[in-house]
Amino acid sequence: MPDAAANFSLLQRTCSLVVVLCLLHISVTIVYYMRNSDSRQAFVQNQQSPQIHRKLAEQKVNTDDIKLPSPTNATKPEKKLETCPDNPPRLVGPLRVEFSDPVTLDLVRSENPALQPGGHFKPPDCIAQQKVAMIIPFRNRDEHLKYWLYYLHPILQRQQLDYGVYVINQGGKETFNRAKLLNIGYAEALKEYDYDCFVFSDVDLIPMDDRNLYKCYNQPRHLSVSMDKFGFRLPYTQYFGGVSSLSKEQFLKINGFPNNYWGWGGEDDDIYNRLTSRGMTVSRPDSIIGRCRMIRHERDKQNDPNPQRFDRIAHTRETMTRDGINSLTYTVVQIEKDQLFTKITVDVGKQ
Ligand code: UDH
Ligand code: NGS
Repeated sequence: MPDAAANFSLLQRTCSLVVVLCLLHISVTIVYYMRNSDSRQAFVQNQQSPQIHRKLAEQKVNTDDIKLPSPTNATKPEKKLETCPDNPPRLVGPLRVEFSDPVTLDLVRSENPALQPGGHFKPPDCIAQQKVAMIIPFRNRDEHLKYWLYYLHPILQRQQLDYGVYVINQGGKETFNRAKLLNIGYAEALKEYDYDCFVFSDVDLIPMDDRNLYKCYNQPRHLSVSMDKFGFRLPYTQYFGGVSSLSKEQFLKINGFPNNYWGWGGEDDDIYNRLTSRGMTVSRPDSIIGRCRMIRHERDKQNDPNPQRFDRIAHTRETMTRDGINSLTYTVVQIEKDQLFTKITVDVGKQ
């Protein structure tokens, strides 16, 4: 029976080999699955609706925020930070933006633990290329502000900006004056920090792609170029409304914005006229990266179309040297510091 014994031992060895191979296969599958499920969770957290996001936030432990004292860290000198790269590495591209689920300020606060009082942030791992003040003209739009903060704070942090958020709230019941509020935002933000760039954003506009960088460029930048309400295209070539950015130098070159556009319309066209009359052009992202959503709403009270707007934009060149940041007057009524923003209530006077 030596043949039978030899056959049996061959069979036994083959079986052992099969078992070892199976075990190896199972271990590789488990390791691969676990690694993938981690990165899937990170992606999903970025894309979830507010409600799901809230549930995930309750479970989330952000290891970036846990700093354990280690004997090696204590003795080593601090590593010198490098300037942040031109292309921030944690951007995710297209984003899901919707306004059906309610968000609360507490939720937004809990999801942005790295913010400093007043809605300030600096990237922890590099030195930001620009110091950017986000200026939001505001009155009675708390619902919209929650969504703005909910969506924008994570985006701006991924963009590695050194930034602060300023909500410039027009007090009283006089006619709304958007451009004057933007001038005030510029002046007030500079009292606080040495900003070199200013992003002016309506409270109801949310970018749908985080590659649309909320920073300044060689030319004044128009950021809200592809809005859902205009069928994701510019309504007209000279359109400069919604969200824009200007460096301090660009802003001063045009004497800031006009102070005398009371009510809806025209002030953004006046700003466009100022830029071109000082030899500047408008820089824009493409219509994919520049996609954004507007939160639908009714026309505001005390912001009816300004009947003087057509006459005013016909004379920008003559008026801009005497009407602007050099003639700005206002009174600060109150300054509130939240974790998510600095709210400055102002008296802008009246028409
Ligand atoms: N804003 C306020 N409160 C107001 C008015 C304006 O916060 O009472 C701010 C806000 O940031 C807004 C921005 O100023 O996004 C521009 O306001 P706007 O009225 O010029 O532009 P918006 O796109 O509305 O908000 C356009 C008219 C909507 C008519 C809708 C009719 N269905
Ligand atoms: C133009 C206005 C702009 C305004 C744009 C879009 O007609 O101020 O429509 O308005 N210019 C004048 O009225 C002179 S929107 O559709 O967003 O309400 O920004």
